[in-house]
Amino acid sequence: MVHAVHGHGAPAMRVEDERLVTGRGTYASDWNLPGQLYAHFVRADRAHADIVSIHVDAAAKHPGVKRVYTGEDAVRAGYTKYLVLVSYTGRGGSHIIKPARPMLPTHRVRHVGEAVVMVVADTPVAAQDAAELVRIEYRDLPAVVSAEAALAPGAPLLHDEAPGNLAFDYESGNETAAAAAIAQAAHVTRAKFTVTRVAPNPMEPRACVLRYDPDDGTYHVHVCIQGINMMRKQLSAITDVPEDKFVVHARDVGGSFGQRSAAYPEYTIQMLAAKELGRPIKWTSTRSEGMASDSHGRANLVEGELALDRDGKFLGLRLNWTADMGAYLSVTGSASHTRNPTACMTGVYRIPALYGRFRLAFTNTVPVAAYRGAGRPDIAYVIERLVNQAAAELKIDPAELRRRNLIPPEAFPYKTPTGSTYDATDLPAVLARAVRFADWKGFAARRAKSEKAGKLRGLGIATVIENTGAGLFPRDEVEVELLTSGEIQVFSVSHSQGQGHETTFGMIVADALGVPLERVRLRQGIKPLFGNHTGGSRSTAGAGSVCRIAALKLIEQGRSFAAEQMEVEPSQVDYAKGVFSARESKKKLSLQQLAKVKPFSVVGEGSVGSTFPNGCHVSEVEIDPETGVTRVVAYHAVDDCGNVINHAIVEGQVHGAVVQGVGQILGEEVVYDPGTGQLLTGSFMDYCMPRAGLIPGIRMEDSPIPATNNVLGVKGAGESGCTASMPSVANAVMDALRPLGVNHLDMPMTPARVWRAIQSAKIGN
Ligand code: MCN
Repeated sequence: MVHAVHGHGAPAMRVEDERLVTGRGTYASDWNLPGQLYAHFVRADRAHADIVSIHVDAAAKHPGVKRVYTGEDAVRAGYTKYLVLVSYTGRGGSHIIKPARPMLPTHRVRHVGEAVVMVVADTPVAAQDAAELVRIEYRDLPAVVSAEAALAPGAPLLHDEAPGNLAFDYESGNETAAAAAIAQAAHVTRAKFTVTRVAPNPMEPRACVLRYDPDDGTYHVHVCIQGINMMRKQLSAITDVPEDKFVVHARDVGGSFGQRSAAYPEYTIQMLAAKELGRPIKWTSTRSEGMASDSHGRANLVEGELALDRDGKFLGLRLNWTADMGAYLSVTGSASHTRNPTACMTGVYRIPALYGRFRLAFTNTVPVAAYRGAGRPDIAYVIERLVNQAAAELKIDPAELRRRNLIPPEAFPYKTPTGSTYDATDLPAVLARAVRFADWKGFAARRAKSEKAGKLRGLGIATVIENTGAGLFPRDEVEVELLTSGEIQVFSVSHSQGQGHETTFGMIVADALGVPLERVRLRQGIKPLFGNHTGGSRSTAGAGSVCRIAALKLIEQGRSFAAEQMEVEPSQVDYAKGVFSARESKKKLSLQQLAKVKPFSVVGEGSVGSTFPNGCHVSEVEIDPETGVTRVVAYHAVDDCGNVINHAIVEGQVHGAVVQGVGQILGEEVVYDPGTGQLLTGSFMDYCMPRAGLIPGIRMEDSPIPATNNVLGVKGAGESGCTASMPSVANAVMDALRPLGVNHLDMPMTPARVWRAIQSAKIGN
């Protein structure tokens, strides 16, 4: 049965916030262990080069230095593998090519910022000073920094085992049917879109404090994560140390957006040092180091064709997708650019014929991994821009064109041509509500007003759906413990990076038990239970549902204990609001009283597949044609994320994700120099992070239709804001510029690019 959480209300603030905003959070670099040493990494200063020699003697002799590690140490330890999630086959039964990712390279560097040497010393300063004494002799090789260039004949080759730099050739859908639909269509809209490479930039820099315990051979890893099991699995896959020999310690994590799910090479070299030197090893990344070595996100080039009949009905969609994987495959990157976009390749529309080809390329850049949305914003961006372009070409109102093609409510559950089954929702209702909410009809008057003030005004829309993550592990476990104090502890292995699970998971348990939220405390990552990390906006549907299942199990177990205490049969015992009562004897026993005599815990488990959050976001921009500066002047979001546990948190999630999406459309981009492969956006002086003032106000409404595959009826909420905001705002900018004759513009739609487009249109280019 689908259950909405209510009755105990949402707290005025997230329960974790007081701790976090008063500086009492414990982030990875807050860990300090007795006797710890400090690591500093020497990183490649070039994009592609053979290593001729590495000279570490001077560094090793520097005062305070304990040991200098190179790739030879990693190879000697057998640390030569890397975990990549994709195991399915591609086009024609082909396999993904997974070249070894060296923990520290011995023969060749493949991107600027790749760690080559680790210096360990008594102090961070000694380690850094000594690192400057390391001399690496390179033989430079030509570099390639874009996927398109990497796949072109004659491009510099990164890995011998990947001819033509092709990591994977994947396809989905029916190629013949899509080709036929396009050939027979009354109209075909065609465009090529860049989805830029961006840097996730969580607030907390990456850090790791690693201790080895020789007594039982365990490695204690204090690190920023999305969940302990994912980290243990990867570290074990790289090092062959059994998973149960890793104790991962993490309390607060200061953002991730997909970036903190990986076991990065640095951690495994710290393992070597911690064991050999018998002292904990601490490393904290600097912001610039992070820019050049933390995984990046997105980075696609997509050619799209949308076929329509005379009435604007969609007949077919064909995509040719080229993704940049960077120098090595990351754990999540290849799935983010194949399986994830294909799961919702039809978008919110009935499109009978679909085909997508996805080619993943190696380039001399930082590996690309999942980034908020992980492929879903990319596919939504392409589809939604094509739909708006088609609307403009056919002179149909973009909301009306959508209305004609939306999957109707009666078609749900809807099996898409690429094999997903969309759960329940009402797409026309979401669209109608968003159009009303944003005062779509009043736009012409607002545009006229802007024009009077010398500004261009554009209206953008995106109607999107996405699949939430299916999870790496087939089920989730949650333990709920009744302590002697009467407090209820909830143990989960999914790990909040800012999503507010202490509040929402606490609310779910409090609601199921009928007790105040203050009595429930979430402890994340403390107990090694089975289950998934936080990612793919699946934690609430997955671990959150199991919080309810486990809480109900606690009541059942408690019922028999209470029956014993009250000397009645369990079937005679009722439970409500934290109190067991015997039906006939009228005896009562509260959870708190039971806890004093019989503290106990239960483990609940459950399996939940994908949910399908969806929404319609309508945005308006104003552009100053003199400067090209774009301002988002209105933003209205209607989202169906199923039953909502905590509206304030969902709103916060949507706000954050919307701003991340708009940041990418209007400014953010990681740029590598195509000639040298140098990173040109290595600091916040060059990389345009979105600021708080980017969007004046986001207005949001829930349009919930409960999911049917989990006991809470929730759908994910953590990423959908990105998925919708990217196409919505890009469509708004295009709507403002199209009347001037600008028919195409790629992100980032920076002032310079917008201004140039306006000038080119004026002179007829
Ligand atoms: N929620 C709710 N009602 C719903 C759905 C969700 O109240 N119907 C609440 C949840 O209980 C949770 C939050 O909203 O507190 C997000 O829940 P969910 O959609 O289940 O997503 P996850 O918890 O799995 O979070 C992952 C998602 C992803 S994939 C990225 S990337 C992301 C994101 O969340 N990274 C974030 N949000 C982030 N927020 C912060 N602050 N930092 C990140 O790194």
